[in-house]
Amino acid sequence: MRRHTGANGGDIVRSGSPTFFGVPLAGDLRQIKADVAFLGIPFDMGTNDRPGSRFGPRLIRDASMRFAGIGRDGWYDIEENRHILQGVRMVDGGDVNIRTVDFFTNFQKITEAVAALRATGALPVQVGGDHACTYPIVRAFTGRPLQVVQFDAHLDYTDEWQGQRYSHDNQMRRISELPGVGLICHVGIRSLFERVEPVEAARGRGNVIIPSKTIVEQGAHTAIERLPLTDAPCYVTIDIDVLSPSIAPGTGFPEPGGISYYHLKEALITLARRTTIVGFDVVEVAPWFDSPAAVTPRVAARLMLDFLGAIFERRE
Ligand SMILES: [Mn+2]
Repeated sequence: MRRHTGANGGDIVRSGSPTFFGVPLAGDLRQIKADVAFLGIPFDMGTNDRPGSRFGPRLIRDASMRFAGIGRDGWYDIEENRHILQGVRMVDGGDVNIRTVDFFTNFQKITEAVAALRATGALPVQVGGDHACTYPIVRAFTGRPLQVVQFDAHLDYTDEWQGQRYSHDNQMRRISELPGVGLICHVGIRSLFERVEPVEAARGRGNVIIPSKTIVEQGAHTAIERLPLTDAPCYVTIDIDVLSPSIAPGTGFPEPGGISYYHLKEALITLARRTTIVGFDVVEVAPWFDSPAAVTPRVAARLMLDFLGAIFERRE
């Protein structure tokens, strides 16, 4: 499979048009023949406070080019002492064609794009965009049993506030109402709550909440091992603000505290070994709030590879 960067492929100095990890760009989503398909969702109309995550896909693509050049031979992770993603075929499905105003039309486009990717048999990996995207994404998975694990500083479980039901503070509640959605785990939560109704509603439904501090004190492996996961396929949503803002400042809602890159990597690897991951997303990377070092998209890109490596290790 040729790399999208063509003549630039393998060059030492980054050049050419970025795709996720330099993989080929797909034309028609329905024609994709790959193990993994990336989908950019430049949508941040669901943001309550500081927008900008619509630029996430573009900047994560750019940052991910640091990992391009080895292609289908995969990578060697010296910290885990194993090769990852050898022979795994990956394509970039481009971006969902988001419109400026039409909120629910955009939701429909997102659901249709993810459903198209699923129909090809590829593992869909969505790159947001704000966290409101995850509701139309998960809609493409429902009808059959599904469990959902959310990594986030915030619960995002508000039912309704001032008439709003589909913002990036509501999507986990909306997902809980979808047919087939069973267990929901919220991991890394630490924001202060002005209202306790979302917490009570989540606990009342049987959702599991793991605060950030539990992971810091007990370790990510222990925390994930204790989740009461079922045999159902698992969808994972990663809000980058689950990480400490010291390592991922490029996000609209940074919260004090948070877990480290190593915590999240270990949590994702443990999760991939315990469950069948059918898709995941990385959301809320808002590059213009990043530090001048521009580390947040690079951290997001690396975590995508770490998680994919663990998912395909289990499948082999
Ligand atoms: Mn969130």
